[in-house]
Amino acid sequence: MKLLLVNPNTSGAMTRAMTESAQALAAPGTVVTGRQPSFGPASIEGHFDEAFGAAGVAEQVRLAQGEGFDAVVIACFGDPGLDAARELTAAPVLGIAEAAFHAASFVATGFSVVTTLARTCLIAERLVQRYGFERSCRGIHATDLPVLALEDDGAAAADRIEAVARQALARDRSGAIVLGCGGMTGLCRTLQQRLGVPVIDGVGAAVKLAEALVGLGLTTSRHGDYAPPLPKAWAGWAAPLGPRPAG
Ligand code: 5HY
Repeated sequence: MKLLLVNPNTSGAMTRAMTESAQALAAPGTVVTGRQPSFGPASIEGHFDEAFGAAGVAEQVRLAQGEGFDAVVIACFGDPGLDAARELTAAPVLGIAEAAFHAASFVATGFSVVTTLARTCLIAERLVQRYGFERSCRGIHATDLPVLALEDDGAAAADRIEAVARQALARDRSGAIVLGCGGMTGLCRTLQQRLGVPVIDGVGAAVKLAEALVGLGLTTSRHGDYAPPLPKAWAGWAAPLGPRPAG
């Protein structure tokens, strides 16, 4: 199957790292193509960044129409543009936060999220509510590492995430850790070994759940609010991205 991984930020290094990590976990027949928006911030660390990330995801999924992707993964923990992408394609679309919460709930009665900045905790809290995981998410914790610092020094980042995760497991009485940033994907195995509990990286979880949905023959519903966007006039730089009029 053909899987499109869209990194909503414009860090080429992060796009490459997440694509490599996704490809390494994918089944033998799965080919992962990584893309990122043509505009927007190098990392997504707040609502303003996220608004552009969502538009960038919509841009990339719109441009990929007709390329025959069987599934799409949105590789940023805020899941920006998730509903928009689902309108644009019948292929299953998974956000890494939603996928990680589901995967964690299969292997533990309660999990803790360890993420980057404190403000990201508040955004993740709203995602937990949106997806209905209030009962199983027992805490959301910041490492105070900016997203791009994860690229700079992986060893130092791993140590810091491990320390915060240990406190979280004890304080929250959780059985698993969800990594709250796509940029943490390469640290998942090491952290799982060190912590001795399931550590869920949303990129991996989304890839494997996407493969499962495709294997089940499930596509995104075209019924109701996930129906394709309505054709209409579009203005400005985004005009070429407007849905084509029917016929
Ligand atoms: C992410 N930001 O996964 C998020 C999460 C965060 O650029 N990729 C980003 O840490 O805010």
